[in-house]
Amino acid sequence: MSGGLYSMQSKDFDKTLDLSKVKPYGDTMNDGKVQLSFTLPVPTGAEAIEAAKQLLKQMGFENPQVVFYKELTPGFTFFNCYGSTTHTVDYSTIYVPKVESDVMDMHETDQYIKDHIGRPLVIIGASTGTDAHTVGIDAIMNMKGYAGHYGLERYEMVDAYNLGSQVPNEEFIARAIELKADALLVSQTVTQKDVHIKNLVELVELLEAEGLRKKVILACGGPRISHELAQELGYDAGFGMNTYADDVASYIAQEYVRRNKL
Ligand code: B12
Repeated sequence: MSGGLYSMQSKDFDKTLDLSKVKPYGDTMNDGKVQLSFTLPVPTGAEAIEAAKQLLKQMGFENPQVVFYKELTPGFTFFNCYGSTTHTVDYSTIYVPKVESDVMDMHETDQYIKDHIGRPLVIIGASTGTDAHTVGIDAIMNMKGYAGHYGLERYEMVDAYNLGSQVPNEEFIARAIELKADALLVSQTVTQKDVHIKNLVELVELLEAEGLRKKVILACGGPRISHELAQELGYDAGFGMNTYADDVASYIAQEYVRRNKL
């Protein structure tokens, strides 16, 4: 259906949307509506609701509303709130460094490796240091894949080794040497007290000490990892939320070809 009402609305959107002053969209363009939730360490009651509203005003929200509240435990109240933010962002000037490669699916990447490299790439991955979270690295590497995207173990032209979690950096490097890895994948989920930074940097330093850093493609990933952070820490690439094996495999294959001028 080519609805007249819908196209009228989108024309209105276009007229009022200014990308140099973007605000959240709730019901209408530029209404600034935000939903947020938090807990205050105060007893449930009218004073607690007033405290939540005052806090919202100080955060820059107009028309603050508490739409739900509940005592979590005596002395603590949880809130769901709405408000209209008075702040805007200039979307037109935003630049975010990203991994530069064409994302291919598994079949295309396998074919690309066959055509340009002619042998399977060896990729090892682990959740390193004290990090016990395996779901992220499994999503990238497991045969069965994640959210409809096959993992690296499924690729015909990738020899994938998933070493699991809590792998010390020294052991990770020893396995990389033993397996003659082309690429190393590090997963980091816990970021409390910047433990991920220390651990990621330690791996780079150990690789450098072994004279291996330049010989491998080094990538890290996790829910709080960005490409920018990864590069700052000495990695070739960083991948965050909603990454699939397709993204990583495409990147590694293309980067390998770039480096080796194949
Ligand atoms: C499941 C879980 C656990 C399980 C882990 C089981 C397992 N086998 O993995 C258990 C119960 C063991 C656990 C333990 C802990 N957990 Co926990 N856990 C979670 C939880 C609920 C889900 C994480 C998850 O599986 N996400 C799903 C995967 C698919 O997403 P992902 O990891 O982001 O991966 C994707 C991308 O990031 C990316 N990616 C990830 N890695 C890599 C690597 C590469 C190379 C690439 C390319 C991409 C990539 O691709 C993936 C797919 O898109 C989160 C909360 C949450 N809802 O997120 C907390 C959470 C991560 N845990 C947390 C904490 C604090 C802990 C503990 C420290 C708790 C404690 N005090 O004991 C311990 C950690 C102990 C340790 N030594 O690490 C915090 C971390 C806070 C922080 N910022 O540091 C969270 C956020 C909970 C919270 N809100 O406080 N946890």
